Amino acid sequence: MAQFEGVFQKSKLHPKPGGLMLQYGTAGFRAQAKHLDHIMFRMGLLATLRSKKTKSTIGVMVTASHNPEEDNGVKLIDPMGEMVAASWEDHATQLANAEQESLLTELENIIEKETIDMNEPASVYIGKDTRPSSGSLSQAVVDGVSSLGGKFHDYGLVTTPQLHYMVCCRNTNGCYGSATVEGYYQKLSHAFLQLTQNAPNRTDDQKRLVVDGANGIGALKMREMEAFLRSELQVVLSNDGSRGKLNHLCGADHVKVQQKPPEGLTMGAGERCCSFDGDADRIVYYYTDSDGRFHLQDGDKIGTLISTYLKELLTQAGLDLQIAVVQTAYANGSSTRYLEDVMKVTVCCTKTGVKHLHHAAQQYDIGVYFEANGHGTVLFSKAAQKQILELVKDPNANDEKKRAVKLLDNTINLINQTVGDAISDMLVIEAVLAIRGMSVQDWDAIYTDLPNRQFKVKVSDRCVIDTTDAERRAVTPVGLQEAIDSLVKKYKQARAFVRPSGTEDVVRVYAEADTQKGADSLAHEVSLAVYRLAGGVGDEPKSLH
Ligand code: 16G
Ligand code: ZN
Repeated sequence: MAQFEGVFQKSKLHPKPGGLMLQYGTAGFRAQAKHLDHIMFRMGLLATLRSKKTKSTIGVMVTASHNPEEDNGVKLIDPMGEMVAASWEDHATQLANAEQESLLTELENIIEKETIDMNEPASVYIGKDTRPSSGSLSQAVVDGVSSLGGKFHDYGLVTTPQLHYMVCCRNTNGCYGSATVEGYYQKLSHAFLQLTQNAPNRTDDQKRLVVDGANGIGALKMREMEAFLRSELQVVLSNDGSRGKLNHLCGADHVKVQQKPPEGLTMGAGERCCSFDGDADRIVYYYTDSDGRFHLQDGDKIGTLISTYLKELLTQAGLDLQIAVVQTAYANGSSTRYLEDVMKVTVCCTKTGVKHLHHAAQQYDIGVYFEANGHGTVLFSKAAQKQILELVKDPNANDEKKRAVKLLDNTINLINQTVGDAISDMLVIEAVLAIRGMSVQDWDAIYTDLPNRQFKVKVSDRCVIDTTDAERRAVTPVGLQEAIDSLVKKYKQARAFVRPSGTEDVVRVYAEADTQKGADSLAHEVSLAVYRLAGGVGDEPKSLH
């Protein structure tokens, strides 16, 4: 234990409130910022161990994404920029919940279980969002890393995807790019400018995009990046953090959930707009038509646009690479039908949560994954990238092939393959629309969403609901799935499922049908079935109509 004396002393400055239990959930730890100081210190310790174990740099991002400003959170980033391995999520929970006096024992347990050589050096990259609490919390991470003798680099204010990118750059010795914010801007803007050369004669109106920065870090970083884009994208930045509160009545989550524009944004009819979330790893697009009707282009529409574009390029380039779109049960049925029946691309459905989609996308030559909420990216396998690069260099390729494969190559460079990235996704979407000469209305018209509705139901223990088939069917409690099946039969083009939330103490209900009234009514009936069969608490779910 002597080697940990420093840790023990330092940990006293970051004491754990007795009895407080938190879990490393789908997106790391999240809670009110005031409860998180000890968690940050301990995640500094854990990241140092993970670094020694993997002999690589590990990332620690201090953010609570789309949550209210008073909250905060922390995520660990693995060597290739992906989410930390699942077995280490359990270590994170154990370490976070150890009472003060058993902290060192818990630390030793992890070292032993993972057979970590404590003589290995350690390196941790740290980033934070714009929350008032993020400064002192990221300092607590630094304390954790240094008390175990690890080296750290504090990037300060960065978006979550920027930190993922830095970690990947570092561990690939610069092959992925240079591990600086400037390097990120240079890589992406270079690819974007190359791509938009294929769309000459665009008017200023076509280059204009209204961006809602959610009053967060994405807004700051967009400002920094603007000059690199040389007016090929003319961003009108709203909710830039100079006045409003982070995520308050704005941002991607607000727009998606409320199905309406954010506050603080002036939208002309038909004008292309998008919203980032609080740490800029999610994006949704939207516009209002001349009748004032709001149209949302969520993750499903984004995944469809990008996969259609990539499939077309593969055909033009004559490359035989398998492309698949990964969705979750929340994907609108129309998007799935369009992709399978019209575009003839493979569609695969996984459980909710980025890590599940990311993992599934890795199984294909090109895996496009998007959650309906706007988190997503595209993964290119090593073999696919090699084939594309070889064709770029092939002197015998004809002009059509050359053009297509150059576009593919630049698109790869524009995409942040480590994680969903609002800025990178935005630039990909803007480039695709420009190259194909599409307006936001053309994009919206690719398919029409089925009306849908989501509800939450409070139950005494949401774990009584167990699901299978990528959360599309409930296994328990007994009788629930049968009840859902017979309700769904009453509606046209209907589908419904229920799942326990991974981030809130509720059961989520999703329904879609041929009309909004039908979707609303089905969602209500399914909510009642959950309430009755899965131990509902409080008032019975009420009908919307
Ligand atoms: C987390 C997930 C997100 C998922 C959401 C579902 C990450 C980084 N984030 O925010 O992908 O859509 O949880 O929340 O994995 P729910 O379980 O409460 O419905
Ligand atoms: Zn986020």
